[in-house]
Amino acid sequence: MSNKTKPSQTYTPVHKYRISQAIVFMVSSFLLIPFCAQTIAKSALPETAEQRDERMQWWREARFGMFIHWGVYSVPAGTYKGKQIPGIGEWIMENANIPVAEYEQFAKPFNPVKFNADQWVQIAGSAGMKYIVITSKHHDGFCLWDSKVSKYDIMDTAPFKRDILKELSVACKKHGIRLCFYHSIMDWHHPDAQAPFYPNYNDDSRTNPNFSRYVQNYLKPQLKELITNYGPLGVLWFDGEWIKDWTEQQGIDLYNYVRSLQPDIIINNRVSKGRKSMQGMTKEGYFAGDFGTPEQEIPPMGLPGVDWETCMTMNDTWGFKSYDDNWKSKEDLIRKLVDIASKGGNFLLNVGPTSEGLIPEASVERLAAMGEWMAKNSESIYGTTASPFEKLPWGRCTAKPGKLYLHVFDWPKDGELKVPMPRNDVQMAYLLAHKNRAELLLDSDDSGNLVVTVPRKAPDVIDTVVLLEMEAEAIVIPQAEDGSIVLKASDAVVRGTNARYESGGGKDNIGYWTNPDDYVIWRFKVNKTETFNVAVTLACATGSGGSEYVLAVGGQELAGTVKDTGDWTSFVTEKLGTVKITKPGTYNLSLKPKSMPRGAVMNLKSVTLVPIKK
Ligand code: FHN
Repeated sequence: MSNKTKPSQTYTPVHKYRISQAIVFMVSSFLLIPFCAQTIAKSALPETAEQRDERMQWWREARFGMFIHWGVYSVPAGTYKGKQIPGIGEWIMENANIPVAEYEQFAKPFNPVKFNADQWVQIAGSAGMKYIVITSKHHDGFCLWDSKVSKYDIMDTAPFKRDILKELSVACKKHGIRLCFYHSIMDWHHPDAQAPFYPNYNDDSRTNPNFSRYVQNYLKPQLKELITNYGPLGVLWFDGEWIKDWTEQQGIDLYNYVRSLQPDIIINNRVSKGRKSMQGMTKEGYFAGDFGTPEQEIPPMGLPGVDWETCMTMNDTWGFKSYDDNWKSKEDLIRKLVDIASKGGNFLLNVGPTSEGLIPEASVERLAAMGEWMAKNSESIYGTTASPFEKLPWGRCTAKPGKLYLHVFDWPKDGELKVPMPRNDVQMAYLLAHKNRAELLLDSDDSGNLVVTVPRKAPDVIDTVVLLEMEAEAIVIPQAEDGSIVLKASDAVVRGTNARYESGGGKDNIGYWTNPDDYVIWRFKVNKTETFNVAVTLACATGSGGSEYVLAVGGQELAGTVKDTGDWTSFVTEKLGTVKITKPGTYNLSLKPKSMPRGAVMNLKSVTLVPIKK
């Protein structure tokens, strides 16, 4: 038998399900071209879709990142003058109406001697996080790096005198984690920004006549320091864009400025005025950066066709508060990660380190639990795309070409997992976390659902992943004018390890059929319903016969036994019996061995369905 490889296989159903969505996105994009043209004109950064896809690729594959809100606000940690201050910890300067000079007093004792960048990065990496977004400067204006543009930073005002971002940059490089910076446009400390608005720094009805000076002489120079001194960055994550002083055009200019310094950098929608919206454009026509940033929420249907990332706290605050113990459970956090990925989004999960430089133990524990789950199941998260299903009663689904990852939160008590898709679209199924990948039994029920027989007990009560390997794209064979259907070896989908199509030297067949678990499938179309005579054309060398097989089509089965034909190229046609197809449509026909008493099953040339003459 020749050593020709199997016919190339392309995978289907995920593509099939996705094609419809891609068409929707393409049509909607076409309709938005006037918008996009306007938006692109505004952004003035020439970039083809392919270039953008290349730039976004690592981020889309990463799916999971660590948000770090850390700064001077971790010193008061939610308490001011003996009172617990409501609201998120990093807003204490605003919520407690603390004057700038008084708030600066918190910077003076900020000495996080237990800070260990390597430890932080390893906690993130072990959790399965692929990027870290840290607050280089939050609204309070304090800088976690050695800025030459300001003395209000970790080197000059605080006693720590170490460049935190530099140390993180080194650790991220060492552990292969992308370093990204959060940066607040709003600045409650700078006199040309919102400092003069005290006691309501966040007063978005006011403007500062010197704001453009802040942008030119402070905001942009600091961004240049961050973008040029800490190695290649993954993302610049802007925030505080809602202030009245900040305009959409300034956002676009800042987007272009940052990309001019690092062309491959990714920038979120909060660079401009397009918050909580899709990247690229908003319904108002606002420019909205490279990805949307839903906060503390997971869009119920995701944001189909665009890049988006949910950012979320693990308790109720971004910046550390000593008394916020309202922690989300590990189950909730794992399922949120899965839910977001199943909708095509990224999950940016926050930690708020203490003033000593420690990530709270409660966060560390939860991240470790997420890491344990990711260690067995990360294939079902990284590089996946959104579920092809609208809703699944028992859990979620993520996808890759040719694969569906069924995330089962509610394990079926009867051991039968039902999926709204044709049985025939699936080649095999197994539990992702089980390295032996023992195949699960597949069937279909009367409603046309795929039924996967699973163990009675859920291997992972939080989320057990069942992997479906999809059938390759089968060519649909048309019915001939005379009503016959000829299924040739070269049109078959071959499933398994050894069997494959071979041609030349008298062969045009499925050969190398030395594994009785291997089988073949054809797909064909019936327009004229008939009762058909079914025949198989095969060859089998003397002494190799005796294999039994079953041919299945249209819910009917015909059994056959391979007889010797003299050698592997002496083909004979044998009638198997008749099948009745009563409804026009597309059908699968499979031929599967039941036994193989000798070294090979057969060389299979074709199967024919010929209408019985009335
Ligand atoms: O005001 C900030 C808040 O402190 C925090 O940084 C979040 C994180 O996305 N962003 C702003 C609120 O939307």
